[in-house]
Amino acid sequence: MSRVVTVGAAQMGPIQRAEGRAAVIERMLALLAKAHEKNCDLVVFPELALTTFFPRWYMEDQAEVDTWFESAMPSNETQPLFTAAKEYGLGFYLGYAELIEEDGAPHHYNTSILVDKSGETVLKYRKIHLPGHDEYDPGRTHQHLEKRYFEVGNLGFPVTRTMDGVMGMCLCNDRRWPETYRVMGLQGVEMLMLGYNTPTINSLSDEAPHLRMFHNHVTMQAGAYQNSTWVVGVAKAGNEDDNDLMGGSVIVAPSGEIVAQCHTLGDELIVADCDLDDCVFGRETIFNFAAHRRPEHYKLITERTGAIPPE
Ligand code: CDV
Repeated sequence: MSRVVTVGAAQMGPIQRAEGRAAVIERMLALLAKAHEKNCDLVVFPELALTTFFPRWYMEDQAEVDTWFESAMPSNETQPLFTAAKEYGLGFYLGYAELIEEDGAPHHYNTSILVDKSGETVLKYRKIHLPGHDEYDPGRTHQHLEKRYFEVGNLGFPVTRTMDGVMGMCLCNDRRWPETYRVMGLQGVEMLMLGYNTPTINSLSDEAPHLRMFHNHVTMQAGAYQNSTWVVGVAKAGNEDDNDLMGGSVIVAPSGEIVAQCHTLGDELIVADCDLDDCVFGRETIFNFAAHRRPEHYKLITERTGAIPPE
């Protein structure tokens, strides 16, 4: 028996700072319609998919910052995505900036949700590995102020059983950390979805763009292989107000092989039939966690944050 989930990775081209959400949602609805034509069960959109990548802009006025956040999901503006999902009978992953009142105070998270085929939100994740810095840094070619605008996520790395499989999520920089995949791997994740906004150039060095693309892929391929899971990584790409974001969205099999890849920097849908039973081989052989893991030797991973070499 096979459990095939037909997945669409819906890469999005640039969104300019002045562009309103309405135009973006029209583009997303077009991608959902295309995915429906291709019989997708599930569509994955990028991180912060509804706006430009605003953490590149330094802002001091919290009211201005809050204009980039969603205080309701769905909202009047985003409801058409949920309605289309229900009409087409497909689920979707969406990354957005979340503003929520918790314990009587406003909280800001870089969030993703998973919506099922009936249009219901079945899983929420709040980004844990926030990159960048929290004050204006004149030494950078561009700012990356995620640490200024977001709090560290407080939901762990949850997974859920839906659409015939065990689904998990993370966001962008999380993909570079093996702990992200392993925590979900230990919950039996079979498809791990993530959106990203990754500048083509490093704001602090002259790291080569081809190397940055290599790191983008190698982390997802390693995470897929070492945890015997599908990984769907989706970019927001192209030139946003003179800032280049890489594309290279991929669907990665549990073998670590890329089975589909975007080759443009615009709105582009790639599709793959992902058999969740392909996760079985790895987890019954070399990555049979129950048989081979040695957690008694992994204590430093949870006890220590930074590296401390011997004297
Ligand atoms: N949005 C991100 O998390 N971007 C980071 C950047 C800072 C490199 C990434 O890991 O792609």
